[in-house]
Amino acid sequence: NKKTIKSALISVFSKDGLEPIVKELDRQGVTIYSTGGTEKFINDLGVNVVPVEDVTSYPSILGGRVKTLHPKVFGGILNRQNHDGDVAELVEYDIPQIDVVIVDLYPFEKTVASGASNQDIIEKIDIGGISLIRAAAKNYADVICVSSVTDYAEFLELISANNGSISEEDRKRFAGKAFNVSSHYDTAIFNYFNQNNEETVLKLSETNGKVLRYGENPHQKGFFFGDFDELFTKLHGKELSYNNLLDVDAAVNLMLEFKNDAPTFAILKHNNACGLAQRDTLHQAYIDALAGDPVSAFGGVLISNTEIDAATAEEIHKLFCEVVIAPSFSTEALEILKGKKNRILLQIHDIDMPKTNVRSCLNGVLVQDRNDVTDTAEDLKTVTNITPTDAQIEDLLFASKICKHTKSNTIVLAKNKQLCASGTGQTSRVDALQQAIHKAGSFNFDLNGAVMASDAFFPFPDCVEIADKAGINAVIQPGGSIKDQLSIDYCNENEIAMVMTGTRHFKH
Ligand code: 93A
Repeated sequence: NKKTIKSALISVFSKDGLEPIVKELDRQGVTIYSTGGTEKFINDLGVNVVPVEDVTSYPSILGGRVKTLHPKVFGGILNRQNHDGDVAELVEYDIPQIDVVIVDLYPFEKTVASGASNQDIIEKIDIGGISLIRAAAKNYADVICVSSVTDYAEFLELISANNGSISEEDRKRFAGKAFNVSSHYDTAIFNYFNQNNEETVLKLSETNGKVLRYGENPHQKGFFFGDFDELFTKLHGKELSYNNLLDVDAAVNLMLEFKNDAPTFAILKHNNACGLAQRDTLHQAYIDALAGDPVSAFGGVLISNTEIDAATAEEIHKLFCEVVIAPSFSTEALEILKGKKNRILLQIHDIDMPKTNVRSCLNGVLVQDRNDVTDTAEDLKTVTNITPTDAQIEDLLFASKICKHTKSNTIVLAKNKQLCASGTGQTSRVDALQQAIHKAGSFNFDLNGAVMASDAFFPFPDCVEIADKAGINAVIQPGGSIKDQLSIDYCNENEIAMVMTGTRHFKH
């Protein structure tokens, strides 16, 4: 569906880069319509140009605020050439067909950035130009819209190569660029008017955000933007809160690490696992997860990697918990768990989580790839004289998976596929280890034969020394400290096995 250009409307603020386009259009015999300053520029090039006032029979008024805003101009752009009624109306009202629209908008952002007065800034809100762009882009079936100086070169190439004949595909592509320009332009204007951010939260919620009861605390507003129903079927319970959603996010990402493993159950509080165990039955996995920290489990978010059966549900029912997540629930289990009106039951669908993570930072957002590295036995490099046993390797990898999903600095202690305790979100690694040891002790864990996972390297040998005194005899860590050897030496002297993964798992 190629169209040959016969007429063009050019209205540009900056005349830079326009000359070759005007000359090529002129060479092809294209009729050029134009506004005041642009018309003078084209005239000065010695090229014939029709003032837009000759089309509208109307002068530019209000100091230029109204130049192109006229039915004869917009009729010329918006008419459908394959529409008999439109074509007849062009004749009836003496409207010229316009095939190309080239616009360079008033430089609104530049004017704001220059520190100009409010009045000068307001004058730089382009009304006619943005309307020309939107009209031409809407009617890409018949019109090509060039909305930015950055597209001049490509446009020139298109018309020179094909003698003014342009495909619908190209016209649509340029329309896409045009709406990018117009949306960016209006966003800049919105930002100028919304310097106190009064409108932002409101605007967000009005569009596609789900209004939450409140944010992290009752005095904060909160919204969720996302397709919750794509990930879950909600089977029961109250509305999820802002904090519930954060815990659910942490729980889901953690349990994905154990997706294809033996029955695994995890209990999370404040986005960290406080209990996690892998067993032959889910019932036992739950009991051993809860044993990790029955105090923290109160009001927690629970997740399993396999169907929740009646026996497990009976146990869960004894606990006050906010959310239970599982790939499925047996009919009986569902009945039992529904016994508490507010308890939220979520069936998680078998789909991938997004590959990108976003969070707010300063006056913008931080974006990064999802941490999709899971340490495997092949990644491990034994750096000590003692090699870990197969059972220890299983525990080391198990602990490393939990570590990856726990706030830094973290140390995770595990034994026989059970989380003994972790230190979470501490400002030093030693604090994290001491917290973990203390916690394990308070819940009667015997750490003899337990393993230790660290989310990042040990800058000093103090951690392995403290761990050794607590009975730990295998360690997994990324390595990479200039003082790695000090930790390795200590392990060798004290019969501890250490493996390095080469991959750090910070979670801030
Ligand atoms: O003040 S406007 O919003 N009113 C209009 O009707 C209008 N038509 C085109 N500004 C308008 N324009 C803008 O004028 C174009 O977007 C372009 O930036 C500028 C070109 O003016 P001139 O050709 O007089 O230099």
